Amino acid sequence: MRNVFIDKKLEKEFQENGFVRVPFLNKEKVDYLKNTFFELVKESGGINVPGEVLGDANYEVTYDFTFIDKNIDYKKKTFRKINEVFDPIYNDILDNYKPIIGNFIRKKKDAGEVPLHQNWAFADEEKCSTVSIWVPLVDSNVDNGTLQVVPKSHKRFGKTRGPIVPWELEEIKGNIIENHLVPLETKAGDAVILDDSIVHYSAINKTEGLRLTIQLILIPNEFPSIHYHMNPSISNEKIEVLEVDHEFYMNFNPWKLPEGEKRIKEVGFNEKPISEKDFIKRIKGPRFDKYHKPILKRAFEKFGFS
Ligand SMILES: O=C(O)CCC(=O)C(=O)O
Ligand SMILES: [Fe+2]
Repeated sequence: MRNVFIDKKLEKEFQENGFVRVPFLNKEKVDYLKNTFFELVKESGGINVPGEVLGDANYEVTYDFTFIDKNIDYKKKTFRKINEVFDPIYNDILDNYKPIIGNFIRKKKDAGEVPLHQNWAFADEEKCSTVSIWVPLVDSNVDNGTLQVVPKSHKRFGKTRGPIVPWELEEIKGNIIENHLVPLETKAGDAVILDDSIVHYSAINKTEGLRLTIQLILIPNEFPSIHYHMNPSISNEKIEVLEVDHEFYMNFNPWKLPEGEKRIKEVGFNEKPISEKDFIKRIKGPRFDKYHKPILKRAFEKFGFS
């Protein structure tokens, strides 16, 4: 397995829990990016889709989310502006990662629930981890709908995640929201760096105040980005693995089937909905990738002291 972090302690913590927290932006940069959002959002073309793109046809998107904006130019500018500020900072933390998608996420009062989900897979997760750097530009807490995660749920579920691929946790979403989430209250400018495969969620903003966050998604420099595409009218037991790039994500539109992307291979799909009991069991069980705990730790665990 390839490293995510330069620092060994952060690496260990990330591999154990599926996320870490680090200081990221100073106040000046937070203010600059907040202003940048209000400047850029004037160009927003509005949201492209009903919730379908996020996997649920009955769900209505009630937050501003750059990725599904109709204006491609606005998406590109947002990506550039975020990355300009983030680049020198993550290069000192992450071990040789490149950015592919940059988002602002804004929730208005009494709205903005982000359903329980895992982010799509953006590279081969058997061989590496892709990350989202999540940085609120205002203090984020339970009242204004901060990010909530299921610790240690990374690399356990939905190995081939994509917009149309059925989700094995779909039927127990409510139970997970009720019983397994941990809210990450976060000061403006601090970052949560998430494994994109961790199960996460955020509730509505119950306050009058602004709830504005940045998400920058990165993959290892030497890996191609991939996109798992299912076409249910052909088969719901097969997934095409497409090689894609930053441009693909900028132009992504849920109504447009991928075309012209390089098809690497096809993989079988046979995941079925699981129960809450199995959810708990799987979290404690092995990961789907090739990560191995240091041998000594495994031995200790086996013999009962850890
Ligand atoms: O900011 C949020 O509420 C959601 C963020 C999220 O889903 C992500 O960063 O992957
Ligand atoms: Fe997410």
